[in-house]
Amino acid sequence: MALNLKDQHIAVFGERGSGKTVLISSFYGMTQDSSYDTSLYTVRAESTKQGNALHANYLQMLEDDTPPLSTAAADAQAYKFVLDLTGEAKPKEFDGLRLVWHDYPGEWFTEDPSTEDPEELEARVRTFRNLMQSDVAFILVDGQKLLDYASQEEKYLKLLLADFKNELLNRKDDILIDGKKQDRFPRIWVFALSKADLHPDLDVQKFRNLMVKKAQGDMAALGDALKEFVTTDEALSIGEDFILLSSAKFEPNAIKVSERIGLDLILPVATMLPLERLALWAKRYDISAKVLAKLVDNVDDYLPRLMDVLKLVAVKIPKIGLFVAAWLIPALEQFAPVAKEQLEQAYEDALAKKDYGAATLAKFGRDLAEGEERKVLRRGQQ
Ligand SMILES: Nc1nc2c(ncn2[C@@H]2O[C@H](COP(=O)(O)OP(=O)(O)OP(=O)(O)O)[C@@H](O)[C@H]2O)c(=O)[nH]1
Ligand SMILES: [Mg+2]
Repeated sequence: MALNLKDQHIAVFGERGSGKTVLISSFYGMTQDSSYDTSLYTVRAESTKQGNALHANYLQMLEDDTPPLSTAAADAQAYKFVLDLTGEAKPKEFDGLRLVWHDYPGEWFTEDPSTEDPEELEARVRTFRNLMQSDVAFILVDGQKLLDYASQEEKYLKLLLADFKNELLNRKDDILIDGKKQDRFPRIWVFALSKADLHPDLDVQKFRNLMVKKAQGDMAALGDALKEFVTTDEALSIGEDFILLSSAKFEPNAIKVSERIGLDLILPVATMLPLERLALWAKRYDISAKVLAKLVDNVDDYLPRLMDVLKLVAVKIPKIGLFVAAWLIPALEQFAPVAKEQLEQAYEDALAKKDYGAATLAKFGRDLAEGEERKVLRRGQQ
């Protein structure tokens, strides 16, 4: 029988050399390491060939202190990682999660095509469209560039954000199918400081302050551009969420892949943050349940299971998820905000019931709270 997998796309936007390939390689390598906690799920690459290629990148960093090469157009790929939940799946439950993560040459988003090759041009469009299927997008702010532009960071940030905005607007016709604004589009745009190991004194709060102080106008302009792509444009968060990422500690002649920052938060951010944010939008704005249900992926599946294990049972959620409109808004109203202790308890309860899907979601929620305590993650208003 085919596995019932829930897809979650990850969009990482970053210029050439900003750390995309090292990030995906380090993420996958981390999950394959014997030290990785596999009590709830294991991670595998759907394609062995892709998995081996990423693992090879990782091992070359680990054993030979050699980073991967800059990504060539021919190597642009959608990597599919499957999270296989521990234990036997019960009927109707999902068996796991599939994470679709695109890697591509950074120059695709900063430079006009220098090629006439129709295949490459098509691959660019396809990649861009696929990236826009994600709920959450990460915009990489290159930590090395911040150092290069020390004390005039605004110059780099302006270039980065203005280029990105212009590129998006230039591709509007490619992205908008039939010219129509989209329901499904990344609604949460997280600014991620890559190579955070180069900034040992910068916690996420300071990173956010830097962005606000030096690039507030450019972030707002990008936000305005994004509004041109989406329906219900009040349901859009940009410049609210920040994260620190470091795929390894790069020292002269040594790459320490076990010294990572923030990689453990990527899955929790991709799956739980959209649910939390949806709850906030439901409270704050007058958006119909039918529309809300379209804004993020898998809400009709994840939310009932979390509600159940969080014991938020005042809302009767029918077992068959057809009539989302009947329960979604009351459910979302109860759902947020959920305290860390409540998520911890839900995690323990789900584990006791051997409901590994709910346990994973509850743990992801707890991980986000912990990431904030460690000042690696800063979430928008809860
Ligand atoms: N200090 C530090 N350096 C990093 C980190 N990640 C990447 N780098 C450095 O940045 C270089 C480029 O990283 P890549 O992952 O290849 O960059 P990319 O975004 O894939 O670049 P393109 O494929 O050209 O678009 C690496 O060779 C490393 O030298 C990190 O976490 N910390
Ligand atoms: Mg690359």
